[in-house]
Amino acid sequence: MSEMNRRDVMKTGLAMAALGAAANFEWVLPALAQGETVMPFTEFPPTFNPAPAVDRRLFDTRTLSGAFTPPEQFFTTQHYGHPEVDAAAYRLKVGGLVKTPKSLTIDDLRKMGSTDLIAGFECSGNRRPVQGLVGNGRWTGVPLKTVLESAGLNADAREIVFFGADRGKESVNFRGTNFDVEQQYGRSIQRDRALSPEPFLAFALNGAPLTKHQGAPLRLIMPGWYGAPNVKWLSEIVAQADPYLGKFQANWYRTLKGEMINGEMKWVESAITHLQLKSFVARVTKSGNAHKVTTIVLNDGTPIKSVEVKVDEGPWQAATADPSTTAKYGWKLYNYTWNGAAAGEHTVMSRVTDATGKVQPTEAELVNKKTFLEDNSQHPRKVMIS
Ligand SMILES: Nc1nc2c(c(=O)[nH]1)N[C@H]1C(S)=C(S)[C@@H](COP(=O)(O)O)O[C@H]1N2
Ligand SMILES: [Mo]
Repeated sequence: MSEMNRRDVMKTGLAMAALGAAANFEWVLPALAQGETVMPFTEFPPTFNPAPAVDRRLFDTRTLSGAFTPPEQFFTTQHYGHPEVDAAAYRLKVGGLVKTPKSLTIDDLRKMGSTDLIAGFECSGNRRPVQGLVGNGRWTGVPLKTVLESAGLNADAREIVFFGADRGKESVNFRGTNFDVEQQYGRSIQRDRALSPEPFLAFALNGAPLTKHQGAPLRLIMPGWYGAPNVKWLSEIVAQADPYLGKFQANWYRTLKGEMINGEMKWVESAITHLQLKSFVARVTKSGNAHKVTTIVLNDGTPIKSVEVKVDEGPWQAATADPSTTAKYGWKLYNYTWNGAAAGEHTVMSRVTDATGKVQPTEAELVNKKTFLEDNSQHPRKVMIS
């Protein structure tokens, strides 16, 4: 399997080379070297299936083959399945509190100036033992700001809402009465953030048009944020004065946690927005007598100070940044060479510290987080060494 993997990676590397030397460089590491083999994670469920449904896919991080996740391996998940979007008839509608409502084709968007953005993200529900709802890509598209400026936001447009083409029946409960209504997947951000340089409308991933899994023909990417805000099959942008309270903004993607505020523990409900500082062991490989622990690191774009790896009850040891993953909003890969690993089952764990001194929390430190989303705790991986 490792040989296959390596050959596939080399093929992709050549394809990328045709697109430009810089892109090729980013692909060189960390493909498996000749004779390098992957050690099994014993904590994985024996029934683990990376593709449990046609519209759902997990990334098996042990098959990591480069800085960017190949589109056919990119994780995918959504609430209402894949909508049918007719590429020829497709228009992005921009309306609400704008001066000039727009109806734009992908070609119109391309003409507004296409650029690249490297961004990685995980689903806010990504957690142990598999940690497979994670990916990193080079996205091509247009900054959201460019599109909003072309429509011209009115002075009273304070909230920008993004709707996907996917729809479903939802039961909206009001004081004990359920109202069954059809809704689109929707998310929103505030005006200042929408007009900042970061939010991005992507039509391609790693140089190829988006597949339906990743939201063809257009999706929002919020660099440094969780997956939920990255609205796929983006069909409408609506500018409004009031906060948007749709299910997937205000209700479903929510964290309940206790926080000390004004000297008192308060139970705060917050929306899922920027990525919490996180690292986890993606794979462990063997090459000759040496073992290598590779970790994936994600955060909101704050520079990383250090990543450390701990084996069993040993001390924290510094891991080394992979030079192929330096983009501000991309995931970062860090490697640790584990010398003298004895055969048998071991626990390997990583922890990341950012430049502000913030340290990835332990599981115990998250005890006041009651809901399971945003689990960025240190993850002790069980691995079988041979
Ligand atoms: N239109 C639409 N966009 C969506 C969703 C959805 O259900 N509908 N799910 C969100 C969630 S919860 C995640 S984690 C990401 C997954 O993106 P991916 O399938 O490209 O990995 O899409 C987000 N965008
Ligand atoms: Mo998600």
